[in-house]
Amino acid sequence: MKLSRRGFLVATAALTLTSCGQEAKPAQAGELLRSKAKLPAPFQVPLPIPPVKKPLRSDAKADYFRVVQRKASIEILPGLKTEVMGYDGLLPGPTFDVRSGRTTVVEQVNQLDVSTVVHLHGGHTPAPSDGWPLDMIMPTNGEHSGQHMAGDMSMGSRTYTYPNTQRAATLWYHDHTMDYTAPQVYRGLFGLHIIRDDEEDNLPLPKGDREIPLVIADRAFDADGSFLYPALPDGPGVQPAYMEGVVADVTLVNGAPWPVHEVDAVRYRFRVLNASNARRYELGFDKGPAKFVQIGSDGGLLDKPVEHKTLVIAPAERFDVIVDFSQYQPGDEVTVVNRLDSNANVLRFKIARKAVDDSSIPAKLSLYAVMPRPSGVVRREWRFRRGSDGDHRGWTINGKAFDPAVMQAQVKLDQYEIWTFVTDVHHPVHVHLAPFQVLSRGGKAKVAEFDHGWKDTVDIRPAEVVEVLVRFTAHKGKYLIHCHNLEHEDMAMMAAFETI
Ligand SMILES: [Cu+2]
Repeated sequence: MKLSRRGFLVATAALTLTSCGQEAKPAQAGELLRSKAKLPAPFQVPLPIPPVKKPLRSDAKADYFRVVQRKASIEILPGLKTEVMGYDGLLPGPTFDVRSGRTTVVEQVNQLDVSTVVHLHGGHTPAPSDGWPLDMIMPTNGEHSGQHMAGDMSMGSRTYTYPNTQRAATLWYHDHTMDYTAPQVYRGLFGLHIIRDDEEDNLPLPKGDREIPLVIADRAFDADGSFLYPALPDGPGVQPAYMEGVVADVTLVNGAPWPVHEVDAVRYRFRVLNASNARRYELGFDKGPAKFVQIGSDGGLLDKPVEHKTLVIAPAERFDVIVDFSQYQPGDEVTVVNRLDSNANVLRFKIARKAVDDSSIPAKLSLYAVMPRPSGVVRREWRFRRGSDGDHRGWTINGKAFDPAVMQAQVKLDQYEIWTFVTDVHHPVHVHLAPFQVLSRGGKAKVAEFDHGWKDTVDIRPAEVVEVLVRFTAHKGKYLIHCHNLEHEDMAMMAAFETI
C-alpha cells in the first residue's frame, strides 16, 4: 500500500459526493456490506476470551511488553481461513490487564507491509505515545513512499509508554494511521486495555471467569473467507456507496461469529466494547427477565448503578454491566439481539447450572462525582458535518478537513471548558487525553440514559447538540478530537488541538 497525502484523498472524495444535503437516518449511519462466504448457523462457535498479555519483565515502576503486529491466517468462520492483521496475529489482540498508577511500556513491532500507529483509547497518555496519526511505525519489509509526510516516524518498531495514571476503566488500543485507520482496524488491529485499582477490587462484583469482555465488531467475508472491505483501489477512502460508513452482516464477539457461552445461573460482569467501524447497536435480550445493570462507562465506575432494558452503544463506547441469570433455569437459553437491526443475533447464553453467587451490586459504587458546572468556563463549538473545504469533499469539523499542521484550538491545562458538539447525521465523537461529563443533550440538562459517568466517546444523533464539560489535567502536546465512525475519520473528520 502506498501512503498518500491528504490531497490524494481530496481527489478521490471529490468524485464521490454530489451534494452536502443529507437525510438523517434515525438508527444507523452506514451502508450494509454483504458477505459472499457461506455463513455458519448462529450460536455454534464458543465465545473466545482474548488471552491476557504477559510482560517480558517488570521492575519497581513498570511492566515491559512486546507486541508483534503481523498477519495470521485464522479460522473465524468454521471451515474457512481469514487473513488478519493482528496484534500478535490475534483478532482481537491480547488484553492488557494492568494496575492504575503503574506504568505499562509496550514495544510495538511492525511486521506487516503497511505503516501503523497505535492509540490507547481512553488513556491519559503523553503526546509522544498517544498515537498521533503521522507518528508511524514504518514496516521494515514494506513499500513506503510516504516520507514526505511530516511525523515522528520510526522504522520497524516503536515503544509506547502508558503511565496509567487514571482510575480503573475499560480502555482499548487500536490502529490510528492517517487515512487508513478504518481498513486496518477492520482487519484486526484492536484489543482491550483494562486498568484496575483498589477501589474497584474492593467491591463485591462478579470476578474471575464471571467477569467477561464482550468486544463486538461487524465484518463481511468473501467466498474464500477473506475479509471484504470496500476500499478504493489506490489510496485511502471507501467506495462512494460506503461514504457514511461500512456496516457488515456478520457480528463477531471476541472474534467469533454469533458465539454461544455457557453460564451459571448467577450474576456476570460484562465489559462491552463496540469495536465496529460504523455500526451502532441497541443490545437487548430476546426473552426473559434479564436486563443490564450498568456499573461503569468509558471512564470507569459510575457513582451508583443504572438499569437499562436495552443498551445503545455507538462505535468505541464501553459499557460495564452486570447481568443476573439467576431467574433462569438450567437448560434455558437467552439471546442478545440488536434491536437497531431487526433483532439480529449477537450472541447467546446457555444457562448450565445453578450455582452459589457471593457477588452483589453495591448501591454506592465509587467516589465518582458529577462535576458542578463552573462559572466563567471557556466554551468551544465543534460542528461535525458532511461538507467541503477547498477541494476536499467529505466529512469536516468546523468546516475543515483534518490538517495535521493546523491546531484548531489551544487548550490550557487545568481549565474547565464546555465543548458543544453539533451534528448533521450520526457521529460518535471521541476526545483524546481526558474524559468528559455530558452536561446536556438536545437542550435538556438531565443526564440522558446512556450518558452517565466519565465518557470519552459520546453518541450524537442526527441534528443533535450535546454539551460536555472537559478539563485536561496533564500532558502538553498535540491531541485529537474526531468522529469514531472510522470511515468518517479516514475521510478527514478529525481536528487537532494543542494542550498548553
Ligand atoms: Cu462521523
